[in-house]
Amino acid sequence: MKLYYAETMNSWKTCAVARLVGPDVSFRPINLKSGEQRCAEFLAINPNGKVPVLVDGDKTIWESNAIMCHLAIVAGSDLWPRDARQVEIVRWFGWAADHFCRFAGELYFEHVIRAEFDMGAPNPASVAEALGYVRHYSAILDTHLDGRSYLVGEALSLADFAVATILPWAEAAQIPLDEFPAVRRWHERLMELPAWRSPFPAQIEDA
Ligand SMILES: N[C@@H](CCC(=O)N[C@@H](CS)C(=O)NCC(=O)O)C(=O)O
Repeated sequence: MKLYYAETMNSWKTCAVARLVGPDVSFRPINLKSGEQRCAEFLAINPNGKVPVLVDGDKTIWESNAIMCHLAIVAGSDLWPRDARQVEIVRWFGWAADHFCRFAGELYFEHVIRAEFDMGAPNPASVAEALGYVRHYSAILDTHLDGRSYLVGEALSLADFAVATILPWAEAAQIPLDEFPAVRRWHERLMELPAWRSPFPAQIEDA
């Protein structure tokens, strides 16, 4: 299998799962700064021009949550349990994409990506709006995590990774984690996992 990635939030969770469950994956960095994601060769595997993408034999899978599921299924990992907990996990996938990571991702864009890609200063109106939503959804997450170690049941699952994938940038993106102690504790617990803390391989081409 080959995982095309960049050192950004949606690749974080897929690279971490690849490292954690250990199927045979080679990592291929894509240089977003030079626009490699828009070259014809890359568009042929993902017409959206975005990372991550996983190629496994004749299967090409884009969308980070689908990639995590595929990696876990191939490895037979309980991160994607074979029972009704899948419904709960899919619920958190949707919640992360449409609510929490959507707005936390806007803070990440304003405070991290703009600087990295020379796109000018953060837009104060966008930051203020995103921050309001991030506080709203962080409060919901904090209530859910109060007294729990993980999002679904008693065990780590792909739901945790889907929602937490923005939090390694919490400080840089000015996500107010200190206001949400259960979220902070959960994020810190995940960061104790070496594969989660350091998901990206050295930038070595193994194409
Ligand atoms: N819904 C997609 C989002 C992928 C995405 O937005 N990737 C960003 C990096 S985190 C990207 O490739 N951006 C490059 C671009 O849009 O040109 C997923 O979860 O995989």
